[in-house]
Amino acid sequence: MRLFGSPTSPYVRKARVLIEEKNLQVEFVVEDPWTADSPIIARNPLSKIPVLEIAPNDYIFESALVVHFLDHVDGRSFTPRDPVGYWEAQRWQALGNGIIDSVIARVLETRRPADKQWPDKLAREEARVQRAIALAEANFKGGKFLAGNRFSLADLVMGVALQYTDFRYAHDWRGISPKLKAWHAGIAARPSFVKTQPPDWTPPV
Ligand SMILES: N[C@@H](CCC(=O)N[C@@H](CS)C(=O)NCC(=O)O)C(=O)O
Repeated sequence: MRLFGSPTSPYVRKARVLIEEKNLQVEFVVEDPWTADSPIIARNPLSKIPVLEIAPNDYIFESALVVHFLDHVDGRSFTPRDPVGYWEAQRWQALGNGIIDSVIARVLETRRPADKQWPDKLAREEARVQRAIALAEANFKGGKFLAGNRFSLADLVMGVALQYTDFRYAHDWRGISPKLKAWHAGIAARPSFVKTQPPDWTPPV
C-alpha cells in the first residue's frame, strides 16, 4: 500500500500514526494537493489528502475512511469491542476530528491576504476549539487512555488533534486542562507520535 499526503497534515497524520502503531508496510509518498496540476487529483477528484492506494491504481480517500480501512486491514483493530467503549471511542473521534477541522479552518483564514481576513471567522473557529477542549476535560475521567484500558482510535485522533492545535493554534489549553495535559503527555511520547511529528517542530509538554 501507499499513503499520499503531506508531513504536516493532521488528517494524514492520523493514518501515519496508525500505520506506525501497527507496523504496517505502507509507503508514505509526499504529494501536495494544493497545486492546480496536483498528482493527487488523479487519485482523488476532491484533491484532498490523505489518499491510500489499497491495490494498484485503486484509491480511497477521506481520513475517517482511510483510518477505518487501516484499522481493519490486519485483524488487530484499535477500536474497543465492547459497546460502551465502542461508542465512547466514536464520540472522542468526532470531537477530535472537529477540533482538526476548526484549527485547519482557522489557519487557512490566517493565510488569506490581511485585508481579506475575517476576524469573526477566526474568533468562531477558536471558540469551537476552546469549547471542544473544555468538553474533553470535563468528560475525561483521567488516566492513560480516553476509552477503555488500552490505546484506541480515541487516543489517536484526540492526540493528533491536540498536537495539531499546539502546532497551528498554540495556546495554553494545558493550563486549564490538567487531566488532558497528563494524558496527552503519555500519548505524545509514543514512538508513533514522535516519528510522525511535523518536521523541524518541537512540541510543548
Ligand atoms: N475531510 C477530509 C479533509 C482532508 C483535507 O482537507 N486535507 C487537506 C490537507 S490538511 C487538503 O488536502 N486540502 C487541500 C484542499 O483543500 O484543496 C478528510 O478528513 O480527509
